[in-house]
Amino acid sequence: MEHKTYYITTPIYYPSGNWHIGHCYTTVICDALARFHRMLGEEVFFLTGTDEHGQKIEKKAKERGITPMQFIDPLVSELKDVWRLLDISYDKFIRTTDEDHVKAVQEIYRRLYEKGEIYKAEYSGWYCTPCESFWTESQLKDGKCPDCGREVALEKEESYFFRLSKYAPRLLKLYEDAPEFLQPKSRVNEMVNNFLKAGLQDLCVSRTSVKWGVQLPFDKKHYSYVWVDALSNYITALGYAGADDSLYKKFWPADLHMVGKEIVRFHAIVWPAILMALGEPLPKQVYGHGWLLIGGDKLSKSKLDAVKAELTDPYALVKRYGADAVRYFLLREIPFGSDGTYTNESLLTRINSDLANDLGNLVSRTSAMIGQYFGGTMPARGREEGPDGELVAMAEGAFAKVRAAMDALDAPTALEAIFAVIARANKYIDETTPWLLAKDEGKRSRLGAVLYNLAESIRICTVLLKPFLTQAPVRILESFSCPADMGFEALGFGYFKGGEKVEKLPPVFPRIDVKKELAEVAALVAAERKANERPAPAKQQTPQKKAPIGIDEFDKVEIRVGEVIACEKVKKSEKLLHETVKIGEEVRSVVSGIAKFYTPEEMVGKKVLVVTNLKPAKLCGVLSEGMILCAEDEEGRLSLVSPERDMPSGGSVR
Ligand code: ME8
Repeated sequence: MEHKTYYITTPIYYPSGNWHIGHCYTTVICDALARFHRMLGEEVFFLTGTDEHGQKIEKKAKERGITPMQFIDPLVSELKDVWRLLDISYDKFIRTTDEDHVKAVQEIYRRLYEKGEIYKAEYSGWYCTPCESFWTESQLKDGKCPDCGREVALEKEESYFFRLSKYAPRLLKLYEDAPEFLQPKSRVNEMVNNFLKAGLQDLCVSRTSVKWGVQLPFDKKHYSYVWVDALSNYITALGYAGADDSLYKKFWPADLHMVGKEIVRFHAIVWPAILMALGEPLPKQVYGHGWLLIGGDKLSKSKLDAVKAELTDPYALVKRYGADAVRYFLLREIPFGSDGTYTNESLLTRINSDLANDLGNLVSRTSAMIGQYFGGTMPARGREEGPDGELVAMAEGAFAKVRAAMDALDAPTALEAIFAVIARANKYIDETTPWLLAKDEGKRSRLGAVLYNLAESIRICTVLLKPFLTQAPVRILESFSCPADMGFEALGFGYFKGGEKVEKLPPVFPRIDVKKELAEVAALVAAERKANERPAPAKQQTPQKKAPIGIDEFDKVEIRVGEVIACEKVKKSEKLLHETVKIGEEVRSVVSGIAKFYTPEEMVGKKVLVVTNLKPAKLCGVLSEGMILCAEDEEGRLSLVSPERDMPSGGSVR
């Protein structure tokens, strides 16, 4: 058999935190495609990761008085947590701060420079000194810095430029000759009308003012422009321009770059031009999907601050409804290529109607009837009669439909084809009325045949659902005594021999009381909003003086040396860390508001001072049995207070 490879990528995510269900859209679609192609027997490489350089990160870290890495690391672990929760089966998670990637980007710049594709020139723009930022005329707000509102000055910065302009004709020809390169077709029109028709400008690809980036090997004053660094991830992840490029040889060109529509222009103009300049093959396809909208706008962090009526946090959603439900909603609800609206209600409706009613009921009714009428043993296949033929044909024909839809990257249509069989099977129960057949001993073999046909239809649909749902299919297959790794080779009707054990499954997707759930969610979201709206403490000029106390009063406070032996972020809180602290022989759970200043990894192993006789309290639901002491500066930045010499844990502080 021909060995086929499939290389699929998501964009690499900005480590911006506040992950919402919109962020999960691209990745869940790619995961379904990756799983589908693995089930086709192809060798799949599924890449995702984080885009960590650039001015934004540099600035945010600086504002918090921490290094960019201290700022990024906890956000990257959070993102990986989201992917773990949603069962995202990526083969590699690349970070643009990875040493291999940085070196390869330097090599890419060097090659482009040597080929004359990059040249030095002057970049002029409006400069805001406090922000270290250049702005174009149109970006200014009332002639001032759009970020801080201060005065700007017209300045020139020496920069390197990539000869993007010369690629415009080749790009136009590419869209014409290879219409599959950019999909859906509407995106081609956007690129041509909005950018290419007007002609392209050469692209400024280096900065001297932003140092959080890749240093250019031929001019150390300059650092890479973040998009060149970021786009390169698709090839550096495979070892391109590195010590071992065997993966590059195997998987490049990519079969698919799946991206949100707002970043199509980088993927369909800048990226192919860079590859053309390097003399490398182009990806086979860029697909620009639509957005998840909330209140008519793209779901985004800034929008979330304004519209707080919906629960959008992937942790909370997966915890409440399970990974399968969230995945199913994202894959089914949004017409592929277009935008789709997200509301909690639409998610709950999908769960109830498709997963609980259609799929869940079919499975529990069938397994219950095999239990009740055949003692949990699969009956034998019977002679075909009545509506059997139609059900069998639909179940057997579903794969071709799913395959055609997935070839067109259209997960909603693929799922529709599977759920059409599920609906047909439910109707088949009503038509064949097994409960009546059961009353007549003479119809026992017909009853067996009906239940057999239902079980086979369920089995086939379950196998077909495996790229989309990751948990329910395993439970369903196991309850019908099928191996959990059953694949597309077993899609023919007639797999069961009869005699297999069938277990009655509790509802795979319990029905949700929508009204009650929406009320609960609204209360949860309101409480969260209230917590976030608490005014920030006023800047402390000098610490407030407190009334004098006697030594006996100070003596009431018990402070001891503790060693942090484990630490994690408190979910749903930006500020809190949950430490496990060893104090002598005792181990305590402590919550402290230092997440903006220390990563959990940094905390482990630190000796800290802990107030140990405070009454225990719960913060964000986590028990705190002490308070870790910190010093605070006038900007509100915190620093741990530790014994100046190493002291054993448990030592008292006086
Ligand atoms: O753009 N609906 O990263 P990012 C659908 N670092 N998709 C959404 C969405 C929504 N409401 N919000 C975000 C970047 N996304 C760059 C990419 S690639 C070389 C560099 C999607 O974190 C968005 O469209 O802003 C994109 O596909 C992905 O989340 C990452 O976006």
